[in-house]
Amino acid sequence: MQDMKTALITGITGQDGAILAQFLLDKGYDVHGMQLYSATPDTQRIEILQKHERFHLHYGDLTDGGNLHRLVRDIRPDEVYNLGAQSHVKVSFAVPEATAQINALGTLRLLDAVRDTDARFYQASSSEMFGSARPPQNEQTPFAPCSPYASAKLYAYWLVRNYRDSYGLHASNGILFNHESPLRGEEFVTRKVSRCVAAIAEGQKERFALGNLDALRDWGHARDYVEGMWMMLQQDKPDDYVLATGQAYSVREFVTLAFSCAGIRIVWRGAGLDEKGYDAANGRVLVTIDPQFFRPNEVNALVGDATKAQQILGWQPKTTLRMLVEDMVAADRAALREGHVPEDEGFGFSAAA
Ligand code: NAP
Ligand code: G4F
Repeated sequence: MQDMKTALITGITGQDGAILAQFLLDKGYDVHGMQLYSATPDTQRIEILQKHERFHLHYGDLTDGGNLHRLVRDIRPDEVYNLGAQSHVKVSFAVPEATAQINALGTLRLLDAVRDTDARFYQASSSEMFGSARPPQNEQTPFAPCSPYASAKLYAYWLVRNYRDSYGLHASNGILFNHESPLRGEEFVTRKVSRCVAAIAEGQKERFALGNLDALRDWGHARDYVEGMWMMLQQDKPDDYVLATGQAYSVREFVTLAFSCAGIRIVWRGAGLDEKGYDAANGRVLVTIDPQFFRPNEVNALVGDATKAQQILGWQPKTTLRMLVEDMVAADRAALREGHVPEDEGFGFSAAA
């Protein structure tokens, strides 16, 4: 029988960390997760995993190099997945230095801890690095980052390539386009929309406000994307891969689809700050625009070309946008029926996100 592999995941309490951990446990891995210390920890996404005998949690922080060295020395992972990050683009304008400490220098610290081992390394690179580059974007597209988040991720991307070329590390960048799930953080637009639509459909909310409705994104399901991460580390040679669906939708189209999953037809009238989404059945206002949700700089269109991942990894997304949105709205409606109280408009991030 093949030896059981050991994986170390940073960002285990986040969306991708939790879904990847479940995926690796199902494959028979011993899974070690790095958890940030918090006086009020939010470990909801990994609650169910904590009962598993092959699941282990350790306190750690990407801003603490000594801690990362000790974790790698003690756990001796076969595979390291660096998913930990300050992952919110708008928040990165408010805390650019902290974002760089975690996303850029944090990756340097972890690469350095792994450098003299045989561990394979996955870096959570982002389509945000393409920024203002014209879509569709693939591995050959020149990067044009538009935020402190994207700039920090680009530094980490190049470090991964430097460590691969300089030290022979099996280190790969997954350049992932937006991927979502019912576990998505509540401050990201898809989850904000699915929660608000669920609350409106359950009669617990009247309307909500958004920022830029025109941005185009390529949204896939996170469970498809964690499989792609794992596939990259199973290759003989490390490399960099785009994972994307290739389909572009605007935020407005996402909202329209989410309402339709709840049986509500929305129609849009007006322009700019005066644009509103109305319930076609009775004319009540469901969505308004609030400039607090605009960003200092916007990435207008991210649409990926994942041909390389399809050809070399055999990776393909299995979930359509409709399936994803249905999954998210249904999960949020079920949570409300089980008694979770919806928060006020803005959902926990006031002017920040
Ligand atoms: P997420 O839900 O925001 O999770 C981020 C994780 O990083 C959380 O577990 C968070 O811990 C942890 N973290 C924050 N600061 C840290 C620090 N100083 N040291 C160690 N861990 C820290 O993000 P996600 O959506 O799962 O994304 C996973 C990774 O992929 C991120 O690096 C993100 O930038 C990147 N990415 C995501 C997408 C996407 O569409 N989801 C696309 C491309 C790239 P707490 O929970 O305690 O805050
Ligand atoms: O959901 P978002 O906040 O995601 P964004 O900025 O695309 O970043 C996500 O995907 C990246 C991959 O491309 C990851 F690297 C990153 O970590 C993160 O997971 O915003 C999507 C779009 C933006 O254009 C934003 O301006 O939605 C627009 N938007 C409109 N109203 C809003 C809102 N975004 C948020 N968060 N909140 C709003 O009310």
